[in-house]
Amino acid sequence: MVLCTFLTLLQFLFEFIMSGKNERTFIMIKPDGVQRGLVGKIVQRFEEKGFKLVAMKMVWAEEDLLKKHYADLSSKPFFPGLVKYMSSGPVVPMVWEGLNAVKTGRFMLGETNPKDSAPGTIRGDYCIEVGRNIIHGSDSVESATKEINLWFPDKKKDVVDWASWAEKWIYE
Ligand code: IDP
Ligand code: MG
Repeated sequence: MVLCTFLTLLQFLFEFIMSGKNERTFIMIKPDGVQRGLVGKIVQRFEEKGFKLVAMKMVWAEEDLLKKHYADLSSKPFFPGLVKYMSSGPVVPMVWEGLNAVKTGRFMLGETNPKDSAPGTIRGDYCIEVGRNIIHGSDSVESATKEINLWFPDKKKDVVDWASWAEKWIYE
């Protein structure tokens, strides 16, 4: 009981610290997005929205890393195909920062299945099938933290803390 209350308190504190303008989300352009030359367009959308890029790289991910990234889906029938797809070419993992970055990032992506994604969203505009949906985005602050640690393990070197001159024109 005491432990439970303590853990809830810790989680609240964690979410409080991670909220606000410093909230971070993990966004990754999948192999089909890279192959189809959509990296620039996708980066542009997040930049134009006003989010701040704090980490980005290109990597041809090992299956082990992808299995960890998608661990919660390991029992799904599409899991082997998902890992094969994600390891079929380079990906571009990124960290974007800003107010409500996780939730807004998901809105910008659209639904998991592009057929349900509204025009104007990334998946709504650039893809057709769920198994080739070009982009990943964290679904909660907690999973964002996990994913950022997984893909950018050296927090000091891999993720860059910098002040944006545009900030005072984006936030009131
Ligand atoms: P999300 O990417 O919108 O968070 P998740 O349910 O977490 O969606 O699924 C992770 C990824 O697994 C999806 O983006 C998609 O690439 C793939 N996926 C999900 N459902 C299916 C399916 O029914 N068939 C094939 N691939 C799927
Ligand atoms: Mg997901």
